[in-house]
Amino acid sequence: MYAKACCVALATDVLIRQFCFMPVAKISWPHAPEHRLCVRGTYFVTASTYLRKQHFAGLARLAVLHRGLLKVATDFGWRLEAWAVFSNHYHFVGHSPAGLDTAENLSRMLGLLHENMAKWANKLDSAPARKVWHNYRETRLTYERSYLARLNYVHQNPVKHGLVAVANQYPWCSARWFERTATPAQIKTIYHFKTDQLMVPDDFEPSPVW
Ligand code: NI
Repeated sequence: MYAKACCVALATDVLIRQFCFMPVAKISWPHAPEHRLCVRGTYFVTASTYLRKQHFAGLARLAVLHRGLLKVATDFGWRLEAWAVFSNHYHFVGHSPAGLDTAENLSRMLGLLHENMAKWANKLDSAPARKVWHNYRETRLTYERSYLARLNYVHQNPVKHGLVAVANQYPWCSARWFERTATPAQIKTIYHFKTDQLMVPDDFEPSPVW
């Protein structure tokens, strides 16, 4: 079955080349996460800047990165359900394009976002050759509880990082939008999901300037 014959993608950097092997092949490169995007579905994605540097601190830069993420997602057919954007990393939960059998355009989507954002930030800082982005990691969410817990995790991420007391006070995440568009029952369900058991690498310490 195609969905079980997973392909392996090798990542060398933000601009990622993907190679599919069938049947399963497993090759790991140091410091480069494997990307398994052969299956259409719902993914939890985290991306960080190189060396966790605060390239997107401050309102103007966060606004551009936030807008850029939502725009590429729309352009590539990804439907984001939760997102949180910070000075040195971002997370989102998104559904891969409904019309495609795989989620493999995620690499092109984030490659384009990172390339454009890096050029922009480097121009502002007069640092043309600077490496801005590190890489991204994705997890396919196959269990409803895992999916719902990560939705809450992402909505609440600005609180976890100590930037606000209540998530909807942070403009560069989805909490405010979610509270406006979801039903009270949906909000209650999602916000009550415990997230403390989730194993999410997220010790990024983003800038308090937002
Ligand atoms: Ni985070």
